Amino acid sequence: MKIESLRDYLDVLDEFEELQRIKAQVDWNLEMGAITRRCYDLGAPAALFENIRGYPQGFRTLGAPLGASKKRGHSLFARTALALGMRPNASAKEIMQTYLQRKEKLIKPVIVSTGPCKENIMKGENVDVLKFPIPLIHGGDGGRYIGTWHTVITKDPDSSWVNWGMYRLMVHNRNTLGCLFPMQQHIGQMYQKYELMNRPMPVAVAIGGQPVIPIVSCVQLPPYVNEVEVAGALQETPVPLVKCETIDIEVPASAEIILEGEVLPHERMIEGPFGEYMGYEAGKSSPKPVMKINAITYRNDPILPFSNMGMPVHEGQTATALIKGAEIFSELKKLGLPVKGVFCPPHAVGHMAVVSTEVPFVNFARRVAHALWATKPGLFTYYIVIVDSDVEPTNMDEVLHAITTKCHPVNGIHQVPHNPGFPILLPFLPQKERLIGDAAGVIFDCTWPKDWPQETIPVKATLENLWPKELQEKVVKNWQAYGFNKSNE
Ligand SMILES: Cc1cc2nc3c(=O)[nH]c(=O)nc-3n(C[C@H](O)[C@H](O)[C@H](O)COP(=O)(O)O)c2cc1C
Ligand SMILES: [Mn+2]
Repeated sequence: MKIESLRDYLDVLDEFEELQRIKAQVDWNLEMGAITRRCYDLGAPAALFENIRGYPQGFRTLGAPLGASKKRGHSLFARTALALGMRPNASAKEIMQTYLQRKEKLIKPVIVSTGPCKENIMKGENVDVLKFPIPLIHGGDGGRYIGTWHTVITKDPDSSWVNWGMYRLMVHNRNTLGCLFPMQQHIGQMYQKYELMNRPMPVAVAIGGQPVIPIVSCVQLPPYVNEVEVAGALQETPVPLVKCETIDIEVPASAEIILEGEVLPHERMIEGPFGEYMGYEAGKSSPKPVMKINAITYRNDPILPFSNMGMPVHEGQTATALIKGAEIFSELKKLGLPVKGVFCPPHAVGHMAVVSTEVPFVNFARRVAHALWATKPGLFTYYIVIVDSDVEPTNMDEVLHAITTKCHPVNGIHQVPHNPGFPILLPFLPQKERLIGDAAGVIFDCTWPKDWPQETIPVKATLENLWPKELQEKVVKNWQAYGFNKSNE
C-alpha cells in the first residue's frame, strides 16, 4: 500500500498491530504525555487519542508515532520500517541500506492546486492554535508544545534552498510560538540572515503528513539539500505541495495542520524547558526567537502527532539517530574513505557513532573521526568508536568485544576538547559550557595499529579461523545429527 498521508500510515500501523486507538477520555494536561512515556518504556504501540477532554469529537492526537517496538517478531525500528514501506522486522542495517539506495535518485515535488490541508481556514483574529488539543507533555515543561513531530519550512534568502527541519515549538498564546533555532542548524543560519536584514523570516509549519515528511525533517542532511526531494525519493514518488494562503511558501498538501507565519527579527520570549532527546529535563528556560502565526489551515477531524522526548528509545533515535548513521556513511564515502558501515546505537541518543573501516595507514582512526566531525550529520556526535572492517557496527556485542580487546585504555583513546555541542541541553557538561555548547569529543580506536608486524596481531578464535574448512563444513552439515535442535543453528 502507498502511504500518502498520516492516515494511510495509521492504517498500516493498525494492520501490523503497532497502533492503539484510545477511546477513553484523556487529558491534554500531562495524561497523554504519561501514557506515551509508558508506550516507549514498554515498546507498546503508538497511541491514537480519539477523545480529549475539552475538545470536539474528531480532534485527535497521535503519540509515539515512531516509538520503539517490542512486539514479537518486529524489530525495535518496526515503525520506521513501516513508514518506509518495509517489513516490520527489517533490521537497522536493512533500513539504512534502503534509505541510501532510495536517496540516490532525488525526486522533486509537484505543485497541486489544493489538498486536504485546505479543508478549513482560520485567518487574522480567528487564529488560535489552542483550538487543537496540544499536549502538555512532561511535568516541568515550560508550556504546551505544538511542534514535536512536524516540519518547519523556510527559504534561504540567498539561494533557491528550501529547508525542512524539525525544531520544537512551544505555545506562548493563541498566535505566538517560541522556537529553538541554534546557529548549528540550518534554520539558525537562515534566521540570522533575515535578522541581519532586519526582516521577519516567513515560515510555514506542517504538522502530520505521510511519515517520510517528519523523517526527512529530523535527519541531519547537508546544507543546500531540499529535504522535500529526499522525502520524494524515500516514498519513490513526488511529494504534492500546495501554496500557502498568506506567504510565498509551499507546504505538503496531505498535512493535517498548517501554520503560516513569520519569525520576528530581534524579538525574544522565554521558552522551555522541555524534556529532551538525551533523556533528561536538561534545559532551563531562556529567551528564544518568536513566531507569529497569521493563518492556520487544517483537515477535517485533524490529527496532531507528537513525540515525547525523554529516555530512549523514541523518535529522536529510531529516525534521527538511525538515519544519521546512514548520512554519515554517505558523507565519509564521498571523501573516498574506505568505510564499510556506520551505526549510531539508539540508546546512545545519537551521541555515538560506530564506524567500521579498512585501515590503510597509521592513525587512520583519527582521520575518520575528524572527517566525521566535519560533516553536518556528524556535528553532535561526541563518542566515536572506530572498528576494523570485520566488525559489524550494528551488532553491539561485536562492538563491545572490539572496544574491550582492541582499544588500549590509554593510547587508544584520544580526547578532543572544545568540540562544538548542542547548546543548552548537553547533560555531561557543567552549566556554563552547557549553555553555549562548549562540548568535547573522544575517539576510541579499536583497530589494530598499522605499524604492528602481522605476526603480533591476535587471530580471532572463530570457527572460520581456527579449524580446517572441511571440518567446519562437516560440523555444520551434521549439526542435527549430533542431536542439536535446528533453532540453535
Ligand atoms: C522530536 C524532535 C525535536 C527536535 N527539536 C529540535 C529543536 O528544537 N532544535 C533543534 O535545533 N533541533 C531539534 N531537533 C533535531 C533536528 O530536527 C535535526 O537536527 C534536523 O537535522 C534539523 O534540520 P536541519 O539539518 O535542516 O537544520 C529535533 C528532533 C526531533 C526528532
Ligand atoms: Mn536542512
